Amino acid sequence: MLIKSSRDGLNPPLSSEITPREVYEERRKFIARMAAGAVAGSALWEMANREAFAQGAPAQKLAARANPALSTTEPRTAFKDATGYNNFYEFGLDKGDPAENAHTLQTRPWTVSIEGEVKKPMRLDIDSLTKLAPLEERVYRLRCVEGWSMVIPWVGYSLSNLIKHVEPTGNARYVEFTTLADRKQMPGLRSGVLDWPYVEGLRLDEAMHPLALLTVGMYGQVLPNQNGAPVRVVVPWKYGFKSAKSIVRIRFTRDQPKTAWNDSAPSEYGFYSNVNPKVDHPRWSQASERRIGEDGFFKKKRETLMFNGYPEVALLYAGMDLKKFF
Ligand SMILES: Nc1nc2c(c(=O)[nH]1)N[C@H]1C(S)=C(S)[C@@H](COP(=O)(O)O)O[C@H]1N2
Ligand SMILES: [Mo]
Repeated sequence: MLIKSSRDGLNPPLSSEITPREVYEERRKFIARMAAGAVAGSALWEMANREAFAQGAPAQKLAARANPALSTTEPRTAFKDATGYNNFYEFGLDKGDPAENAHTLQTRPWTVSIEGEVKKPMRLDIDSLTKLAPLEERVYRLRCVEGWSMVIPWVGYSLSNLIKHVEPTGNARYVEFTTLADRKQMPGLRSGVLDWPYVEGLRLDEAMHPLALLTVGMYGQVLPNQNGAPVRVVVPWKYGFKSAKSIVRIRFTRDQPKTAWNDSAPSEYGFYSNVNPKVDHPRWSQASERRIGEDGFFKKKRETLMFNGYPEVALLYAGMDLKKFF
């Protein structure tokens, strides 16, 4: 296998992690200043506008009832950070790339095809999917395998609603999620870092857990493109990469699906990928994390919690060796 350069694959937060964020925030400010100056109508002006749009400027509001029982009361990450510091490799490898590039994603019309071991295979357009169950706001911690975390108010409903709706057959044991892969809309597909499309998967009982969220919005509005519009999953007790964005296909299978990160580096990313401070990534520790927004130079890292602080999922793994099934 290839030796990964620092631009390949997911990477730990080097001590320089803070710098890139500041750098692109500076760049953003610079662009804004330029736009405010004598550059109206120029290419720079265009660029600044595109960025503003990618930031979700006039966004569609989404009404949702708060679900405090399934929400953390920790301070929410600033919208600007949650929508400006992203992993969405289909739009580039740098944290600022998705915000800058994802404006090309066409989120309407959008259909999700539900296939495989179900009694009712179907294609659902984004509106029917959004209306399938009452929308809730749930504030979840998101822990990236790279060692940073955020707190995000998502809007959606338990994935179990959709699963029950399509009636899995007795053969269904896993659920596979596939992201759109369209070179015309996604400049990042030119990179060979992953074998596109981006595919993730869960065991059926994991997908049925009430915490697993079919997500259509965040911060009271539809998902910004860089966060996986128009529909993604959010699985808060697992590393962020399990939460596939911009999903076009949900397939129920008998066998464990092949997943993108596991496929690209099986020794680094397991199928389960539950957040586990006791199982280090081969290239870095997972014992602590940096909360985005708190990353001042002297700010201490936070301790990472087992299952990202969602101990109620432990029963899904009773009797399993979580070092082996990492
Ligand atoms: N299709 C797709 N989904 C993806 C990714 C990606 O590169 N492509 N990155 C994952 C990773 S590594 C993380 S941490 C989360 C980040 O979600 P956020 O940008 O909404 O915070 O999305 C996940 N889902
Ligand atoms: Mo991640």
